[in-house]
Amino acid sequence: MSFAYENIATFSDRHPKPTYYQYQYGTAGFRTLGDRLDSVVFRVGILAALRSMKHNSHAIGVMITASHNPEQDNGVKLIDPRGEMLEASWEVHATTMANARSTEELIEVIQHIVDLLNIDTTRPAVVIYGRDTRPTGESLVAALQDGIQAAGARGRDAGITTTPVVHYLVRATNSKDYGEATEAGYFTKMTDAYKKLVAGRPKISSLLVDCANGVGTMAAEKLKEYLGDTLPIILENTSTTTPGALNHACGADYVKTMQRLPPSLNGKLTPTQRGCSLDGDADRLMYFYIDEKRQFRMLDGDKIATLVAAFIVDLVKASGLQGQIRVGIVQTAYANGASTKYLTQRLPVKCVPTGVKHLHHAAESFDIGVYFEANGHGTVLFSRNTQEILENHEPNTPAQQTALNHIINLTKLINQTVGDALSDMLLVEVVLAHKSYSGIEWDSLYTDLPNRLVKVVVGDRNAFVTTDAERRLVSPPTLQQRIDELVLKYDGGRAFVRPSGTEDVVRVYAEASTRAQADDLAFRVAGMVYDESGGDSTKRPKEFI
Ligand code: 16G
Ligand code: MG
Repeated sequence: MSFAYENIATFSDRHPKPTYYQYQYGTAGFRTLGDRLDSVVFRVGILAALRSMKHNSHAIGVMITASHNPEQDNGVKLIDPRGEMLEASWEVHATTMANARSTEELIEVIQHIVDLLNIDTTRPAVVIYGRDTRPTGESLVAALQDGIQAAGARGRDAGITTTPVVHYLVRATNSKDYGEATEAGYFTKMTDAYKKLVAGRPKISSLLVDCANGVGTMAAEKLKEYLGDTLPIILENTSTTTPGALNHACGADYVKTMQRLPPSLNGKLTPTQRGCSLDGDADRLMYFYIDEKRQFRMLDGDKIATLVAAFIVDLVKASGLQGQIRVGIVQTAYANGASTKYLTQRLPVKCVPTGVKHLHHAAESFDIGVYFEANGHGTVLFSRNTQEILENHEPNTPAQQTALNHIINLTKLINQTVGDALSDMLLVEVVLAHKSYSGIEWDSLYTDLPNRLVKVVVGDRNAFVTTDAERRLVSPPTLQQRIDELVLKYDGGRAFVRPSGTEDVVRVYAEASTRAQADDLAFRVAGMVYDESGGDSTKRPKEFI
């Protein structure tokens, strides 16, 4: 089928845009209540086809998910040919298309994009898509299929699957040497590498995996089969069909924000046993354990980054490649100050604004770039040059050969397209097995500074403008100066303010050497933000306690 505007118009009439909503392609694509997204997802189908045409008919991905959001929300994001997030310059095209008020306007917008970008619409186009377990997912997939069909593109349905699987499929479809472009190919590549990496190492008795009652359940069940007895995983929170269960009091986002064990795991996680939580689309991971004093201990994205980076640095040295391969770390302002201090003493560390695309991009500038957000989203990138060095390196000793093999297997174990909770989980288990670390030893690499995150509802979050990788405010004027003066009064204090990219709020992060001080600092900065936004002073404290 070819590209025909009449065809698009006919389909578009079946997916009218609701009058009242304005949509925006934000940090994680479009995200709102699932029943508001029909027209948006239909149009994303067309946009994905255009992007494929623009990129020599390479496959483009579309994932329908709202990640850790509540079940009634849904969302859609596009995936670029190398399995990465959509190039930023196309976000505006996505937004313009989504907001076209009528079929006629939509056609005009499409024609404009085609002209502006010089897209050859006679080229074939391929779109690979998947969705999570949300109830609105099925009808949104139907809308997407209409969009793909309207644009004359070929669709490939990956079914109900995780975000990282769709990213993998896109990359593997476009770069044949990345792996077999099937879900089986994804699991085989990852678990074969895992088995080689842990061969001969002591096994743990079990690892508890909180699947957030989401699509991670299906993926983890399959992974369990591929792993066999090489890693006994016990799956929890696997109720994918119970209404309201998705991400409810469980999952990676719950663990990170509440800094506590999901109640459903009480009594299930035994002291010294490790557990981890996936989020609703399985691209984030949080680890935890119960210590000897029966206290819950969280091991977040910063702890994962530290563990993994140190291991890779050791392997690079042990393989005789020191000096040829530079390992670096990318974090955001949310990284715990103690992790940044620990890492800076050992490696180059970059700080970038929040959002996977910023981290991913910055990590590409290293030979091996490890990036993680504190919230558990992250991966490791090996540059093309590094891959070549690894392939051509001739070790001088058997020990060097072993270390080299380990690095090569890591390049296969790790999903280099995007953060992948299951791949990251295996990566953590590999490092712990090699180091013979329990959660306690891993945790003791550095001690997290107590921290507090609060949100403040303000009149206009766009009034808060940041600089220096979101660590400082340039507007409203003088607020940063007042924050600086306040922070000085706290031992080990640090605080920053940034507008959220996903919610209509301003976020405040604070850390200090004691829990009470961190809470107090966060509370006071939030108060300043609230006052600055001209909020009703009678409501002031309730907004952020
Ligand atoms: C999105 C981002 C995540 C970021 C979060 C911050 C992607 C795929 N996801 O979920 O990286 O940490 O937004 O949310 O980029 P915030 O702007 O509301 O604080
Ligand atoms: Mg997610």
